[in-house]
Order: sequence, then C-alpha cells, then structure tokens
Amino acid sequence: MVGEDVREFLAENGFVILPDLFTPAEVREVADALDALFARFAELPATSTLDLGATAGEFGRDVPEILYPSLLAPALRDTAVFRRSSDLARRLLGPGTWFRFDHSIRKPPGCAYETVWHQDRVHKRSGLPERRLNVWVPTAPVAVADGCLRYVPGSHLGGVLPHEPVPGRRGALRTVGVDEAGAVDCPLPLGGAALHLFETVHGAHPNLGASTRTAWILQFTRPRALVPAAAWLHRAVHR
Ligand code: AKG
Repeated sequence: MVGEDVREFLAENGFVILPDLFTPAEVREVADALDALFARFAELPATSTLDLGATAGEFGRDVPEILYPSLLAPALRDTAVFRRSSDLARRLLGPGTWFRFDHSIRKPPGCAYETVWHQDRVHKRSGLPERRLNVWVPTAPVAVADGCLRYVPGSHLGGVLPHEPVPGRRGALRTVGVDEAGAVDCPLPLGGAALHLFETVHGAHPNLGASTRTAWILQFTRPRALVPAAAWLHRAVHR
C-alpha cells in the first residue's frame, strides 16, 4: 500500500500527501458519522467539544471541534478509513504503534479562522521518547480556499521550536518566525489524506470557500521504549 518512497518522503520532509488512500464510499461513511455528531454538537458532553472561534469571535463563524469522536460514535473505529490509517501508521512508525487520539475540526464556509503555525509536540511536553503521526482526512475535496493544511518541509528536524501565545485564542500556541516562503499548501481530492509527524510545523488556511470543511484527524504513537504491560493495557482500553 505504501512504498519506501512514501516512508523516505515523510522522513525527509515531515509530511506526505496520499491523494487516493480511500474510496469516496469509505470517506462517506466517516462523513455521515461526523455529520451526525456535529448535528447534536450542543448536546455532546462539554468535555468532548470546543468552539475554537468562541474566544475571539472575529472569524465570522463558529469553529466547532469534537474531541475523541470515535468514543462518541464507536462505529468510526469500524470504518475502512480507521483500519487503513492504523495499518499505514504501523507501517510508517513501526511495530508497537497505537492509536492515541482523534478529533474533528469543522470550518464552515466563510470562516476566517486560520489554524496558526504550530508543532503538535509543543502541546504535549511529556518528555516521553515517542514518535507520533497524524492522519488528516477531509470528508470532501479541499482546495486552498477551503482551508487545506500547509506544511514547512523539513521543519521536524530541528526539535521543538519557540512558540508564543496567540492573542484572543485561549491555549493556542504559534511557532515563532516561520518563513512562509518555504511552506507547501496541500489541497486534497476526495479520498486523500495528509500525514505529518509530531514535530512538523503546520497550519491550515481559513475556509473562504463555499463548502463546509470537515476533517477527521487520527493520531498514532509509537513509544520508543515500549513497556509491554502499558502496551497491553492501552490496547485493551482502546479496542
Ligand atoms: C492537525 O491535524 O494537527 C491540525 O493542526 C489540523 C488543523 C485543522 O484541521 O485546521
């Protein structure tokens, strides 16, 4: 499914785009499950939801985020998208890779909310030696104007970079001094996915297009010093 070229590109650049990882029907299954959750966003447990736009109010639209959608809609774990993403993560990170976390971010049309440049690792300064991989799956084609992801190639190689708080956005951190000239926009067709490592500097454009942009984001981890009991426990809990 993925060749050595994909692994090499990821190792060198910190991200890789796979334009035809899933069929439209496979993505539709995910889209339906996420749509059903977003339709009852206000009734979901408060610990499972965030409105990324709420603290600033300047983006024209709400920016709802669901944390752990696959706990709220366990059928998501039975989808081909989940299975293939898990297989892919295991191939790319190696044996002992676990599913760690999922979330979904929806940017409605005309939503000026830009996901600021950041490294995911900056939010998780656990210090544990581990590798992580995000699989970002949009539920519809996503052009630059719709809020696609963007990456700074090679930015994963320099460790954790300085970050600063973003005024008006509680808890958000932005990488300091990103040279946007070297950044790469990653529009995707339906069925495509964008993959990146824990240290890769990335962001996403606002959705100035006419369609809703919804992404399901799956994160996988491979602890470097695998404790067998912890691995067993994690698998038992997250089955
Ligand atoms: C991530 O997948 O790590 C992101 O930052 C996603 C941002 C977005 O979907 O706007």
